[in-house]
Amino acid sequence: MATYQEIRQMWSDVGMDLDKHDGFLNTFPGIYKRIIQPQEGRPDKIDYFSKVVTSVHGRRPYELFKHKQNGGKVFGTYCVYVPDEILLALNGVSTGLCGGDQFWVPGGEKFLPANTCPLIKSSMGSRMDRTSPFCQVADMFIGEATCDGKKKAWEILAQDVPMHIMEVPQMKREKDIQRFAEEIWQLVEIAQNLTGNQLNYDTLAQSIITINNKRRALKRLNRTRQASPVPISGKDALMVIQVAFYDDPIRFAEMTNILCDELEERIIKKEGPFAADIPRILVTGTPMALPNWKLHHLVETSGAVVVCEESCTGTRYFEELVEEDSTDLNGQIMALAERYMKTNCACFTPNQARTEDIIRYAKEYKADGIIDYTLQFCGLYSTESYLLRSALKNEAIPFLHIETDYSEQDSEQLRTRIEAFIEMLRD
Ligand code: BJ8
Repeated sequence: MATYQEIRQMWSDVGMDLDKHDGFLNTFPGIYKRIIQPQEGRPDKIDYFSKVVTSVHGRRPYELFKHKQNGGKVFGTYCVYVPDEILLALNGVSTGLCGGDQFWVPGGEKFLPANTCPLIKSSMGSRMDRTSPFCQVADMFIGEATCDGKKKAWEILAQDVPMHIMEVPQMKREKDIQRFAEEIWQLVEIAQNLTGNQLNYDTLAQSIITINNKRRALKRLNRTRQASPVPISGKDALMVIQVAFYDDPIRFAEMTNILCDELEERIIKKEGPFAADIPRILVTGTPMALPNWKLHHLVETSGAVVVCEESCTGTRYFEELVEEDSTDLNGQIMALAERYMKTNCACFTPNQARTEDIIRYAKEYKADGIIDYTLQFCGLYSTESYLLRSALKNEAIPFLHIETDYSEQDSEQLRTRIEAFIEMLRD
């Protein structure tokens, strides 16, 4: 375990702006202490994930730094369409770079219009302000052509960092899946050049199993949330999912399975942080990057519990596994393309499968109501909300759409709407 002095030296070695970063260190612990720490009835084994989060700019970035010193490469990613399996099979480490903190938004606004989604502004600011060790340690940034905001932001970011953009098809026909397989082959070539390693069947087979095992652990965690009373709060479950984007995948799966052992015992004993009759909320919509716990906090301090997230920091990240039985490298790449193209992002048209997923999850997780969460200026998800609302109306599932950013300015206004929604669910 590195000392604070060693970590600070690492921050300096990777070119961070230490003075500006002290501003982050002054605010981030406060968010954790206000939102996560005071929860009652937390499982003991959540402790590991809390430690990862409270030392978010220390412990894991230091491991990535050491990986580089040993000749390895680090890839930064912004979307669940980027296949981690390829990067891992080439002895690379991939790490999420999506910004979830208001702290970075003003830095992003120096480069992007103010009416850009906060996730993009925060991601941009964390790199441009030199205040994220993950951004500083990454050898290559992998962007993707999904929404317009991201596509244009990558062009600006590419002036500052080595960047590769994956094209993501916007439809899901057979030829689109073939095209995505070609995109994966191109990623292989780029990553081989950077790492100096050659992709082969055995290492890819192993990395497919490793990433699938991480998904299996997350699926197991999420299944525990179908119980009543729910054995873990939505805030803690979301925090575990957020950690999955940064942590070593093997260690993460081990620690998540240990947590699940405890949660499954809690289910038998009917223990949990909330009463069994509390309204259950399914959250759907745009991703919530660490430390964005805003909506979950409002819901869980207003008399309800979040039991599932249909989002890229939720089921879209881990529900689908990659086929493990491919017999050659071509088959493995095709299996990856097929699996990743099952992700139901609103950048696809049509995207009816997302609505079907939400209705199915609402039943499986016994949700009393659905909150559709859209980050401000995300045209994709806010537009898709129309079709979702009418489909849920047909199913008689209560629905609330909210649009917000990372600031606290609208919190009380949102609380009023969320409380009214929960009250309606109780009635
Ligand atoms: S697969 S959801 S991670 S693109 S919220 S930046 S869409 S304007 S994050 Fe996403 Fe991949 Fe899709 Fe998932 Fe743009 Fe919308 Fe912002 Fe978004």
